[in-house]
Amino acid sequence: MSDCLFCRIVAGEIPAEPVYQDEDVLAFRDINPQAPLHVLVVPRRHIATLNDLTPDDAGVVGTMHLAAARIAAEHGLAEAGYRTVFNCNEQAGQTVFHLHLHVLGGRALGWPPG
Ligand code: IU
Repeated sequence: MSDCLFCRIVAGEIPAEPVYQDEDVLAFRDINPQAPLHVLVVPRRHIATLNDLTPDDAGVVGTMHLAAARIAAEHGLAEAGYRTVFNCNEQAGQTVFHLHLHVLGGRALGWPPG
């Protein structure tokens, strides 16, 4: 989708700071970090929201979580802890409609989220 921001990042049309990539996913630093580590893991293929997943997407969603754990470990956060978040639609605060897994860590994170 040429009008999707994260599709354009995946395509290399918009710069981002990558931290991990494989054939199915790309992970890059959030432009407005909410924690010392704030990375977004996105599928290369356009999927708008969690509601749009099909059983065929189970593999890529698993890969997204494996990437998150790997990134956290590479940043020394495996033991201290970190958080992964999918926001889905308006009331959860989703603003970019290309599925993305937030990976946040490096500080104590409050709960429940606002
Ligand atoms: P959300 O779950 O849809 O609210 O998260 C979208 C994220 O995308 C948010 O944390 C933004 O800071 C981030 N982002 C980005 O990294 N680069 C951009 O060019 C834009 C948003 I626009």
